Amino acid sequence: PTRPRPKIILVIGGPGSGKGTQSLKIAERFGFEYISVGELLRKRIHNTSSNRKWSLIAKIITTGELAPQETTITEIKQKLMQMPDEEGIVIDGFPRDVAQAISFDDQICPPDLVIFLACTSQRLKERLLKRAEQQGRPDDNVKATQRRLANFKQNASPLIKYFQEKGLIMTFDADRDEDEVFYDISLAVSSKLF
Ligand code: UP5
Ligand code: MG
Repeated sequence: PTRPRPKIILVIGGPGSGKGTQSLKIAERFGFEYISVGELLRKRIHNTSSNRKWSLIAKIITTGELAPQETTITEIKQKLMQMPDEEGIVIDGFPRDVAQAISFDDQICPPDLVIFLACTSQRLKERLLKRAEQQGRPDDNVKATQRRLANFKQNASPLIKYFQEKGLIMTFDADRDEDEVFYDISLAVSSKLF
């Protein structure tokens, strides 16, 4: 018998809301594959020897703006095609706006669940500042962080509304300790997808 297609969970939220942290926990708990779209783009930039398209994308991301939608979708598609037959996939950090959500629905498939990590701007800034001191991602500087936050604020409400109308989104208070947040998420995933 043919296996059903893998369940798809999208994890969205502001920069520093814990998308990576929570997505990895979900993947581990439920045995799902994990894709970070930001990481996918950063790796591609790192591994592509200087060409115009990817140097431009590197610049865009370093300033905290969004990479072109078609490029992002193509990268996600490629990644999904390389994946083994999985029970489920957690996609961290995508989509960023309604247009991307629609393209994903049309070109890949509608998701089964969208997790929105709601966090105050104050918390987001604190976390990113802390991480910048420890690791230093190229876009963790003050200016790019402001752009990332501003872009998120501009796109968030229509994006959330889009998924609300489809009855797909669940919102979690992500200001709390990461284990508390995950406790709620794991209950929700269990009841919604299993
Ligand atoms: N932390 C996490 N949870 C915590 C908690 N509950 N309490 C206390 N601390 C907590 O967490 C951030 C930091 O906070 C960490 O130090 C963590 O330990 C701590 P993390 O889990 O990394 O949060 P996350 O939401 O993943 O933050 P991130 O900075 O990765 O979010 P961004 O959305 O900025 O980054 P992303 O990698 O998704 O995208 C980067 C860029 O790629 C975008 O700005 C854009 O330019 C580009 N991009 C696109 O163009 N299109 C896409 O579709 C995706 C990305
Ligand atoms: Mg992340």
